[in-house]
Amino acid sequence: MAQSKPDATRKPKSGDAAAAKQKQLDTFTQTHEPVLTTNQGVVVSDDHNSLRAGLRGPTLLEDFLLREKLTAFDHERIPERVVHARGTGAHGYFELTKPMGQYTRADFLQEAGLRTPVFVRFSNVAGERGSSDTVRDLRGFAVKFYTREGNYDLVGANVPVFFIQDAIKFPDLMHAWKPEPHHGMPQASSGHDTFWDFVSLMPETTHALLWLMSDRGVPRSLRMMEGFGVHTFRFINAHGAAHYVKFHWKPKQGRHALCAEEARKIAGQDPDFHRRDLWDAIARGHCPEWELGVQMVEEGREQQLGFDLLDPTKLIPEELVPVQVIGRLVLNRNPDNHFAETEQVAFRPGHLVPGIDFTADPLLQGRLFSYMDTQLTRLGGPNSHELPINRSLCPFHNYQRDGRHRSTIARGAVSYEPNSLATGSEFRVDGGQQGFQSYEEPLESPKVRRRSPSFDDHFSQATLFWNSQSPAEKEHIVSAFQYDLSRVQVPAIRQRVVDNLAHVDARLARKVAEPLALAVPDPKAAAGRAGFRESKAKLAIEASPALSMEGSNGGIATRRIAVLAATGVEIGALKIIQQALTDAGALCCVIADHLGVVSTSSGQQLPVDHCFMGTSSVLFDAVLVPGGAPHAEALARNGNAVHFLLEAYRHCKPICLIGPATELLRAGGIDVSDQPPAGVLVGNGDPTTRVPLAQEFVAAIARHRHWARSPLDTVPA
Ligand code: HDD
Repeated sequence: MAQSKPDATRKPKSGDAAAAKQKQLDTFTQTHEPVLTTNQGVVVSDDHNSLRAGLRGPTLLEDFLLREKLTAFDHERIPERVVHARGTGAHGYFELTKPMGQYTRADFLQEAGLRTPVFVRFSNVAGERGSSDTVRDLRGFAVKFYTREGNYDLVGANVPVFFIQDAIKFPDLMHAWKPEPHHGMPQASSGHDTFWDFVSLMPETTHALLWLMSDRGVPRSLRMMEGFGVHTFRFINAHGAAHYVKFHWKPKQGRHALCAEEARKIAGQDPDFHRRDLWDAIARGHCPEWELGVQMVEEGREQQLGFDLLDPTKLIPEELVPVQVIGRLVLNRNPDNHFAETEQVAFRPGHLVPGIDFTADPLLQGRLFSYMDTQLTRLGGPNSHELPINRSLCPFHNYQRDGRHRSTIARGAVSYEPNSLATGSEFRVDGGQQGFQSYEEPLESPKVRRRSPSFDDHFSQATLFWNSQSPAEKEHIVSAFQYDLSRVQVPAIRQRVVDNLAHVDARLARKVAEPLALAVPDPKAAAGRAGFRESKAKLAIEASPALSMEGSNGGIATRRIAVLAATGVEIGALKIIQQALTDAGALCCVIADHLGVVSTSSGQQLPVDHCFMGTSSVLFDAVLVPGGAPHAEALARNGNAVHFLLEAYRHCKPICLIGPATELLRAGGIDVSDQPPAGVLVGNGDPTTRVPLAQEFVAAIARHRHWARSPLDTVPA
């Protein structure tokens, strides 16, 4: 961070004195042992005993060592974020691959190959700081670019649309979603009355609701999520010409989800599942990567899209306006300190650089106020830009002064502009050559508190999303609605939801209603309700394949493969398959009844990574059970092993069974002797089949889940 420039009115050159003091301190630090001290640098002689009056007497108030330590501890926590409280972050860089000078004058988007440092924070929206990662929710995807022209924050999400159209409803949405205020439950879940009460009375939430209830709500990994800037922004070039722009992050790791049931179980098994996954991947050198894509629309052409670009409940189908890839984001360094970086980072949609500007999206406009406002409380004043994680890398200097936690020492008498006293060292105003300039949007209209009729269409894009899902994805949406609504106590709320859904798709509404003891969904009932607005909008296209995650394949690097083993396991095939998996970047873990080693059929010792007691199939992407008769028999008699495999089967994970290992599935009532179900590979132990089997297993893992497996309801896991 830049210090204020020296002021010409200042007489003694105190900078020299400061430098001398620093030098003295540096020499002192280098020549002294790193011993434990107080915050004032006083060496602590005993950190185990407080000062007391006699060996068995009371503690003395004068014990400043004790008081300093307790005071620091007592004040360690700061208020958590009112939303997006639970998050995890990483450092990295953004590299431009396609110069964008034709569209924007933003410096970091000019030169191909230019790398801009970034910090990214992923978050859950509703859960509190100590909640679980995998709960069904939207995920925040906030990127801080430390550009040469100042910090630019793209504060987005893993879905391209939001629930509401106007920021004035944000507190209501979040009050309804967060734990109910009288008893503080449920934590981090949308499955409760107040959430569904609110959204069912606000049909504009329908499109985002479908995204939330889809597989996007339960990502397999933060690294396997798309990201979106959500709002329409503007690019402005050096001549002042503007294009509307929407931002997309496309993960190189593929787009993948958990099963809803799996996500719920992981929430108990490992509440830190997503943050651990991100941390481990980076620590192991598998740096996650996304492409940055833009959809651009010329000013004037927006009228032809068939919906309002300023409405944040709408996306631009990629089939109408293709996504152009302009760069890549790589996360390659874990934070040094969760609090100092991930917790204290402050993103603001209002942090722009020259060449990028807002539009009049009424949700975005409200956000421009809210972030700085909430950070005044959370980070304790107006100086959070001085915290290391928030500091711009380029110099900053102005005449803002003082306030809580100010750490810059501003020198001299001058703290105003214009002035004549800081001659030669004043911070002159640029006059518009390099500085930020707002797009000169013509505005001539009456002041109103109303929405444009172009915001009235609440369903056509929800229908587009529904039409674009694969059969398995549609099933998941139906069961997610059913799961959440089955937890809603008031039947009238459930009924309102399905009546609204009838405006999206009649079959969807009927299927959701089936097990919920509701009347047949009635679109007319919904249309008659207060706040409901009819729209005659028609879909420009029937379906958008880009909205489905099916078929996305990002390879198997970082996938976790469980190898179940017991005494007598044959390791011939295991070694070949394990090698193929490891070569592709996957991580194999041997799981047995006990830690230590397992004796193999050839008398070798196979090291064990986890025992059944301490892990679960939901923490793995695929299961391999090698051959060996005594080993297979022992596992088939072991309830934990059988449950492990059946659960993986139920969650449609790839499974590879060799020889007698098929007995384990049979123990759970699944016979694979004729036609193995989708994603279940059976090897016969013949050495010539090992390599092709290994390749097939790698391909099956890359396909992620094998949803075609059924029936699953009968599987006892
Ligand atoms: Fe927000 C945090 C994303 C609408 C008010 N928001 C926050 C974060 C993300 C988003 C990723 C966490 C940033 C971090 O990691 O520190 N928010 C969104 C998206 C929205 C959105 C994608 C819709 C397009 N938000 C939104 C509205 C308002 C807010 C309409 C209020 C008018 N959001 C906040 C906030 C938070 C926040 C209360 C809480 C913590 C913070 O800002 O610093 O101000």
